[in-house]
Amino acid sequence: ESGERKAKVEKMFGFMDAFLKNDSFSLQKDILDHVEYTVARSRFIFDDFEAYQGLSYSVRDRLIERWHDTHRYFKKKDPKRLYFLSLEFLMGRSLSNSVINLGIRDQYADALNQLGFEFEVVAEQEGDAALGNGGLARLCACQMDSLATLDYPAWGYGLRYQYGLFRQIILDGFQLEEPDYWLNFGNPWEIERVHVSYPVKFYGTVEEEGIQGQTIKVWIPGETVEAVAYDNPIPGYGTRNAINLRLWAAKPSDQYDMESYNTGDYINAIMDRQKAETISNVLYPDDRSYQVALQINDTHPSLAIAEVMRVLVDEEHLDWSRAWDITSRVFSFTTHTVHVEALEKIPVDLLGNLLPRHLQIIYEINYKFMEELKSMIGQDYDRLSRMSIVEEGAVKSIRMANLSIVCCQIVNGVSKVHLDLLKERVFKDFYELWPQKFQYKTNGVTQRRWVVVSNPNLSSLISKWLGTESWIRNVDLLAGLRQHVSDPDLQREWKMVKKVNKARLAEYIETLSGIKVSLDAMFDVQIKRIHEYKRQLLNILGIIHRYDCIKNMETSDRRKVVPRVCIIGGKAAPGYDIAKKIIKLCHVVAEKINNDADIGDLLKLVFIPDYNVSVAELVIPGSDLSQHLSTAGHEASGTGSMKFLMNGCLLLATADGAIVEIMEEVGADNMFLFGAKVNEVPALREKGASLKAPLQFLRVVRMVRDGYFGFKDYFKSLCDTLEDGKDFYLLGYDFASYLEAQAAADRTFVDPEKWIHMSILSTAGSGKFSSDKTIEEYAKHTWGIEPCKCPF
Ligand code: 9GP
Repeated sequence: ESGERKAKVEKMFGFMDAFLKNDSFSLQKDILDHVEYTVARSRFIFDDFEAYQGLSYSVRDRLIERWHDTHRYFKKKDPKRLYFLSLEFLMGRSLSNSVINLGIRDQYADALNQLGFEFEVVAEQEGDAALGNGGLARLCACQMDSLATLDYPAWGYGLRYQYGLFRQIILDGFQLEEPDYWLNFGNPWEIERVHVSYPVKFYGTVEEEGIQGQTIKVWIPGETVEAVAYDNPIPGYGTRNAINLRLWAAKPSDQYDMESYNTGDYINAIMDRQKAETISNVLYPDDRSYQVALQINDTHPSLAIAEVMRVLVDEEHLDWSRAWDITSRVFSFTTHTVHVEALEKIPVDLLGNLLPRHLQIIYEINYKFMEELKSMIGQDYDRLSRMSIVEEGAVKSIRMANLSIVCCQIVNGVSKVHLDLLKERVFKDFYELWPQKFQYKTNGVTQRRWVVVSNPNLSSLISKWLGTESWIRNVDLLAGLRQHVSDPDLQREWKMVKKVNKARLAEYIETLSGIKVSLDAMFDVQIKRIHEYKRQLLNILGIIHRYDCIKNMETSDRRKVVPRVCIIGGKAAPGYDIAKKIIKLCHVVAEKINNDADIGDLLKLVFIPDYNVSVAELVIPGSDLSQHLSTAGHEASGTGSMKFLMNGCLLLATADGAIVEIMEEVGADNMFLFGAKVNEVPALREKGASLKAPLQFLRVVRMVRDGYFGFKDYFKSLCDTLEDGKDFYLLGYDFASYLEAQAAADRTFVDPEKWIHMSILSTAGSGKFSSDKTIEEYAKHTWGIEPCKCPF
């Protein structure tokens, strides 16, 4: 830095009293200042929401200090950076997580107390940032936390949607969707960067121009939209590092407006402004060492490949092979599905109209790839056509997964089983061609949010018994709980923590639904997106079976029944008819059971509406048992199971996705496993109608079909999916073993000592499923980045 600049910086430091102070008096003053000057409410009268705002702005100031220091340090050291591209980030709330990661939660709680507010109540004022659908999006949020905590020089890039994922409203048991106006009350966690904006071009034509004897392609866009950056600092835990999640919002471009103004077309100019903004309005529902690594999270951001090629070839005038060499070295790709039909395709007509130059580039990539492939495999036209980036057919389309695999050096699956399925089924042709490209990194979740923030009592208990808080950064230490597993004091305290969490959940359930649940019952939870393959229907049919059995029992036998509170939550994609019927079925069954005085506390069924990150933070710590029922071979990984596992909930699950690895870590005898295995499923499907479902299954399906719960016509199509030969997800086949696993859970629950023992071992075995582990693997084996820790 120049002498002049240094002098300036020193002068600035003279003005600042080093960093913001974190003693109770300074925090109180900061909160009040923000209430008065930022929120513009009187510091003498403000409510919980305004307290939340004042508090959040004061936390944000502290985040900004760290953010600045971190980025100055990254700039100075100039390490290889990671840019993590994802169209979805499901961050949830920021306040509690930020103050815990900054290490000043207690100080803030104390400061608020002095001002007459309660931290928990104030924190409840925050809405969720729900900029994503489900697993993939929440995974990114966990990974950002780990990247920051482990000091990696990384940036996240995504979109700042005006509306988050829809809000689920339940009316008469039916799901309705309402827009999530999450920005209506402002967002203290972001920093608008009006000066960081880029023109993004659309439409138009591509023309050829001769420059210095060379012909180059020039894209004359038809429309330009301005992308404006919003930065969201992400603090690490136990480090000064705070990295950046940069979300882009689409704003109308001035150039474009002027044209319409000049022609006097004011109304159309305004309409076009609005059209531009719609781009980021709604979330779509349903080794040479280069200095950067670009991670493509699923195929959604994979157009970035064509864009990088365009910039290098058309703007930087690199020749094609040099540009391709760079592009294919910097990108890596993670796929999050096993469903071939979920692999994204973009119709050529659409892409050609919207981004004509990008389409040309993709054609060129494909042409070169096909030539190379022919030279390797000869004229095998079937295989060539399967592997082509361009899909011919009624709707000619671009296969984004093929584009990503062709370009990227490394293609990652998200669990061991997922990689096997990619090799054997989904990307078999590619695997045979380039086996070295395919890897897996088992997903993980951050223990900071999923234990420290959401289950503070358990967190303190773990620290007490391990004699250290270091497990919050070094998750391997959790295994140390094993040596205390039989200690009656730990067991008693563990049980007490669970009871307190169950009481909190029971209170929430009562407020939501008016249903009072017994804390002695087993809290049995299935929360995740509603999907046929996730088999919430199997769960509901199991509940009907349980209800039917209790109804037909002698009174004396009822005493042996283990009371259950069954909790189901999740959103169905707005156009997914069968999933919506499953939600309705859950409600009618609940209505019947919960109002049957004859059943009482033996069985309750509760549907928790509008499932999101903050609901999960409340539900997971209060669960005894959690269900993960995907038909084997359908869940790429699953991350919900890991959150439950860390919180000491026992898992009732099929051997699918990451559950197979969880089994290896905690032992199959520490879980309740059932169902067909991944390698058995294809053969079972082939049996078709000859694969007969057991009688108990036929009986419960008939109850639904015959209108025992009402809505007979409405549920017909749902029941039809379960008939012999049509039961694609094998509910009938798996039903008997599912009931057996449920019975095993009941038998264990009545032996509290055994249950607690298994519960402690679950948490102790969960270390492998921290996103810290996943990120370390990616850093080492995919991105080639090193930590860059900003000094305190
Ligand atoms: O369905 C997968 C889920 O199994 C996985 O855990 C998660 C994170 O890798 O991604 C989900 N996939 C999506 O959300 C969209 O493909």
